[in-house]
Amino acid sequence: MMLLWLLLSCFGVQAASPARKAPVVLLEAEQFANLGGWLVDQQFMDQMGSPYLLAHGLGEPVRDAETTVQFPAAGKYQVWVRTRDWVAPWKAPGAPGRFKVLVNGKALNTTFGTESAAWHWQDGGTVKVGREAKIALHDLTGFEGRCDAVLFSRDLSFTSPNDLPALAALRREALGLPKAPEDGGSYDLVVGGGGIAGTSAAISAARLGLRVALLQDRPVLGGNNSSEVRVWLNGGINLPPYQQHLDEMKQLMMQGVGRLDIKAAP
Ligand SMILES: [Ca+2]
Repeated sequence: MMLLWLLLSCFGVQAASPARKAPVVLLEAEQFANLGGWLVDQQFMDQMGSPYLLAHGLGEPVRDAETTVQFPAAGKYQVWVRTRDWVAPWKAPGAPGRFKVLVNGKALNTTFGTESAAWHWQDGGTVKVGREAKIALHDLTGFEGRCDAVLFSRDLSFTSPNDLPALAALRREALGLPKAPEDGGSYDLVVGGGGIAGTSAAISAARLGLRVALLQDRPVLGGNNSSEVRVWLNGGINLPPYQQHLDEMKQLMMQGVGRLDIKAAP
């Protein structure tokens, strides 16, 4: 048996944790305990720095995303929410991606997703909390509201950076992440991208006896053939000499992160 390790969403969700060194509590939207009807979208993280939650409701507001946050101390906090107005690049009116942030069931005054074409921290005003608070994202439109993160600062004059390198440094510090990526081990071959080509290459290399890591930044494998895009493979599939090839692909697509034992080539 040859080994194929599938490393899914390797830049993805971090466990909820209050700030360690930074004077802030940074809550990544994708780490909410209950995503409700919001979806995690990772496809622009190379441009804006992180996965975010998307309210894809086809015009019907999606269910609230909810989580509970621990604070280092009770008191007043300045709130910043990282979002954007996704129709602003075309100067289209109406800001369709509007949403509210609820703290212990009460909406902050600001309506988010209404300013700026670029990802930015929108001012949410101040809020008083105890050592624990329930936070919710409340979609208003069902038209692709976007929330990357919610930041709480005891220092009411704190301004969260929009500059990506400075923001990345703040994320690492606030989330307790290492400055360098963790060592993922040694492999004979590392394949970047889990579309059909990448997944097939990884399986083929494993069949030939290599120890392979397959990296994918989406929650599923398959690219256009995945459940996200649904342009299914048809025609001459599962033919000799590898009559189980697509069955193995399906197994990979279903199991997510982990290890798949691939039978070596005969
Ligand atoms: Ca995020």
